[in-house]
Amino acid sequence: MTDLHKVSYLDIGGTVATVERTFVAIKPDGVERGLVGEIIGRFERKGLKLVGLKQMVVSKETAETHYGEHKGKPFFDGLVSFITSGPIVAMAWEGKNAAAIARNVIGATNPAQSPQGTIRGDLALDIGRNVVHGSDSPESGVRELGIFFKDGELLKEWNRACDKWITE
Ligand code: D4T
Repeated sequence: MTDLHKVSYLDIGGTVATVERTFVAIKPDGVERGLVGEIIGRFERKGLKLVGLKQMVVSKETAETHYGEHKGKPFFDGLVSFITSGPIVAMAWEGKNAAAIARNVIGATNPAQSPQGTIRGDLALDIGRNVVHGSDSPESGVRELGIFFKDGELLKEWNRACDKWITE
């Protein structure tokens, strides 16, 4: 098992728990708008653990792989061109139900349907400028972490003193 995989082992008071890892990216609009700190803070406050972080410019090839399921849709070319237009911040977040929790923190794809309190509900207006991406399932998390991070770029194991106050 590598550090890109969804399950790592966390020793909490002698109990070994399995925890999930998911991929989140702040898109070029979020970086341009100076929302990096605001967005990272929301995941931190939720209790998720940051186990990988890098700023990068995404290549066209990587963007097309990442958004492969949308190839052929009317918004595909615009989406690839947008995601490659400037730096993104790629992150790996770890925690119980990390993928589902991160999607809740992010909100609905269309900011108009995303409740206040979510990142997109609070900080975005347009589906094509929705500031952040999050893997839609644990399986997508594994796949997408593998696209954006190399083995060795994520923390292997990090037990925080506060973990026992966040996960039972
Ligand atoms: P991402 O992948 O960016 O987190 O978005 P979601 O997982 O929430 O939504 P998605 O895969 O359905 O869409 C990917 C990406 O395409 C943009 N998009 C989507 C768009 O510009 N127009 C559209 O009609 C749709 C459906 C927004 C997110």
